[in-house]
Amino acid sequence: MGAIYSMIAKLWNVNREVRVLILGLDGAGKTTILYRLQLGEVVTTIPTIGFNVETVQFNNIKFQVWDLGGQTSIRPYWRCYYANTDAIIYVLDSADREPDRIACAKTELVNMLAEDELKSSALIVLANKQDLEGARSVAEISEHLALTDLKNRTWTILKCSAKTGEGLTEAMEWLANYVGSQK
Ligand code: G3D
Ligand code: MG
Repeated sequence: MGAIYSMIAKLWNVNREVRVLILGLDGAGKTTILYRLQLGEVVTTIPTIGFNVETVQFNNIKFQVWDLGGQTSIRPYWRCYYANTDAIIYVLDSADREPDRIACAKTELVNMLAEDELKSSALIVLANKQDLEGARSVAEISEHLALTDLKNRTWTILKCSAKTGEGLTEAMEWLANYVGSQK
């Protein structure tokens, strides 16, 4: 009985799509990242109003990646998409040195992580736009967002540039490893 159960569980995992949300303030680079994630094969494209969703295959894992609009007026709707989220990609414009913006990015992140539906989702913070001069380092962003205070969550912060593609394979590898560790 145990063996049958474990076989069914394995099959379930093989066929299951990993649900990933890309969140962050407007202009952070979410949509550019989503379309750059076409490192593997893109299986489907379903354009939606205000949101984009793509299925990205990486290391034999199918990721269903949702890019939600980041404008202030749309942010309250993020929560409609929280259920069953395996991982959150939180994108920052590292070159935006406006103190209010990073403070706002922190508030949005903290509020989001407090949501019950996201309590077991992993978190990748992407310090995007590293190709731009004056971009904040990973250490600086990590400190602003107080990432080391995160409790009971698998998380990482990686630098990237959606423009050059730097760092995006690493982000997918981290996600794939995370998914593998959950089986
Ligand atoms: P959003 O979906 O988070 O709102 P977008 O952000 O993906 O629409 O990106 C906002 C702007 O930032 C776009 O420029 C996009 O080209 C740019 N961008 C995204 N990622 C990078 C990056 O890594 N480096 C640089 N230099 N620019 C980036 P426009 O001019 O189209 O508004
Ligand atoms: Mg966008």
